[in-house]
Amino acid sequence: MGVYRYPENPILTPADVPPHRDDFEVIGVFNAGVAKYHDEIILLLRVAERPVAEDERIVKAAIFDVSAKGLRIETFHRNDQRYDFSDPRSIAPVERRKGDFTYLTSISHLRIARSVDGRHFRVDERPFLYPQTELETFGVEDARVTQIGDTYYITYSAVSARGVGVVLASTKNFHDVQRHGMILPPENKDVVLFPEPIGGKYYCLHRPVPSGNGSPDIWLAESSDLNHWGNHHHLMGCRPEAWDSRRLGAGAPPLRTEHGWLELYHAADEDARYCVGAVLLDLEDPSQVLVRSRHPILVPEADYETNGFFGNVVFPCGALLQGDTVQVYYGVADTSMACVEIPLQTILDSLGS
Ligand code: MAN
Repeated sequence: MGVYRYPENPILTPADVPPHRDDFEVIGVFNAGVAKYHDEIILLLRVAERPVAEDERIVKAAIFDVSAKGLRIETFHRNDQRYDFSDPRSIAPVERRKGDFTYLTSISHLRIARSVDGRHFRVDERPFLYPQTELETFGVEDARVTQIGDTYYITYSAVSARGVGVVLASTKNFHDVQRHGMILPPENKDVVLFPEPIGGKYYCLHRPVPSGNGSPDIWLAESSDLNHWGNHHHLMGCRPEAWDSRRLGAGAPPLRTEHGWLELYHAADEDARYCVGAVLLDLEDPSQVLVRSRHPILVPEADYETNGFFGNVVFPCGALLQGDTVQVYYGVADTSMACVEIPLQTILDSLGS
């Protein structure tokens, strides 16, 4: 398939981003939302940091303490039998009692990077969105950016001991930002807004995680003000024994094409291998799936995609339609950022086949 990986890939790595404080290290710069702002391409990066641990037998978890308005550091010993350290992303209690929760091994904030050519980025020194509320104590992650009129709406995962929910924020200049509160409560993430109202209503894709029946699938919802969402509709589900068998989530905000809304989504299989797929939704009625790719359009292949903090992950949070070409920015291996260009026609041809 005509996938052009930038020779500059990975275009941003942890070494390119200074930690926000001296006793921390950056371990991931990934899953960035994307926007075009004036003549620049902006990436709203997820920057994952952790306290520097001098001893390999120790794992430290940083938590935002709302009353102290700062970080609290919890220390764990790897030989502590009460915790499971097998997933590098988390510290999970082996026997979960009421009130217990899973800690994260890193805490994320959102940082801006800017570029004129889309390949070389300047990264801001300071965070753009930093954990602030009781619902963000474990970090803020995986932003998507949608321009509607002159406002850029940002949806991101707010992570805390209460679970993962989705917060809406907005900016007009990538300098000042307003939070509008949690629009979808836990367990939900991967919210992308459509870039224009359809039939007078705003639409979003979202990804609830049912705890009984059901699976982590993509849903559609509508709103008259972007804050209150209703008329939820199950849009598309996991497919048994396929590359998207385990979980799905919207990736980039939908791109308008003459054939329909093109949504690039991520999905994982039983081995937690994350690939990118495509689906076309009806322009007037996005609850109608016109055609969905049977095969992924992007799979982890390059070394920087297969190896890293959590390998075998390609995870898009934003794409730009530049003429006939789709420029997809995506996180790789929960470590770095990469970009591919794919001709729109190539993606359309791959659908349904
Ligand atoms: C989840 C999220 C993402 C992450 C993938 C792979 O979907 O936490 O941020 O990239 O898992 O670890």
